[in-house]
Amino acid sequence: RDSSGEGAVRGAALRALGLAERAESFEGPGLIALVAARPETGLRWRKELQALMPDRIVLQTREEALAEAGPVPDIFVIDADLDGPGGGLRLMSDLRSRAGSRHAAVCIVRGQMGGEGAAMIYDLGANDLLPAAFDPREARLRLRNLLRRKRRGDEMRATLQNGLRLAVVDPLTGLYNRRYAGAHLAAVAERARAADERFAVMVIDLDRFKSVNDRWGHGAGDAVLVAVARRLHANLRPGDLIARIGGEEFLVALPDVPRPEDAHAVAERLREAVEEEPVPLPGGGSLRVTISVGLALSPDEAGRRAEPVDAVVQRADSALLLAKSAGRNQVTI
Ligand code: GH3
Ligand code: MG
Ligand code: MG
Ligand code: MG
Repeated sequence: RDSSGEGAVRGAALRALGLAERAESFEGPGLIALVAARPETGLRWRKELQALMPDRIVLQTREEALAEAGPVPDIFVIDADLDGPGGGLRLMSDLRSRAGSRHAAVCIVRGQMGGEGAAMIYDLGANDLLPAAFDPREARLRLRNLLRRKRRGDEMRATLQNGLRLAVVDPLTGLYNRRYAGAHLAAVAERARAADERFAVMVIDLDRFKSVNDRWGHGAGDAVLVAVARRLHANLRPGDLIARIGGEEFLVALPDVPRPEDAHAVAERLREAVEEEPVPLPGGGSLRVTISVGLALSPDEAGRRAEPVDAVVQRADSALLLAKSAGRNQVTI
């Protein structure tokens, strides 16, 4: 008979009786990878740990553990005696240095040698430690505890990340907001100064946008904002900054601009991308919209360098006013 199927049935029956605690089983999603030095060791571990979560305990080699193919396990149980340089401890530190597995729990099974001290293994980042001849029941309890803590950690990270996202992202367009733009821009200026590079700032404003709202309604206005945001974003590179800094105002920063005309070309491309095609409206029909772009370079074309980043944004703002008074739908420096 298939023993893991049997385990699943038994687990379900015990859960129905409210006896899951006694079986040291774990409720909810989870995956455990066992990385043993020898296949027979891995098979024995799996047999002994199986009651914890049948069907969700997999055997992996060092290479499979590092391949990040498929879902990342919540726990890696690693043999300290693993083949290869550094043994299992090296695998643990490799897993810790990867974004995908950084937060996985690691339980080290101390090898036959047992040479490494427990304190050292914990210092290297292990969450728990088992002797080579572990008691299966105790091991299941320890791993269940690790799974619970791992899940709480995941939940806290998700909450934190969501909070961070809400603090820096504009909900309408999904672009960064003004608060984030200020901090990012300061970092761009700092880095450019240190690397002796030129950076560019653009302030972009929709032309006659009030009349869009007045004539087509606020819903149409919002749809236009979303469409323009997409077009601007799609015409920039990953390292560029784009943020919505006001109702119908955007800020762009290009971190490394070898020649001033490169920034001009990007600004012109953005202007064209917006003008090119009418924006479809939610109630049907479409609308042609344009933007004006104020551009500032730092150092500027006179070579001035020691200038606070706010002054660069102010120059872009003044350039924007010029573009507006010169007839809109244009780039001005
Ligand atoms: P100009 O070419 O001089 O920039 O003209 P304008 O009409 O775009 O400029 P103005 O500053 O007079 O108007 C900006 C308008 O943007 C006012 C408001 O109706 C609209 N607006 C600001 N924020 C939002 C928003 O979140 N959603 C919508 N639908 N409209 C917004
Ligand atoms: Mg405006
Ligand atoms: Mg305006
Ligand atoms: Mg406007």
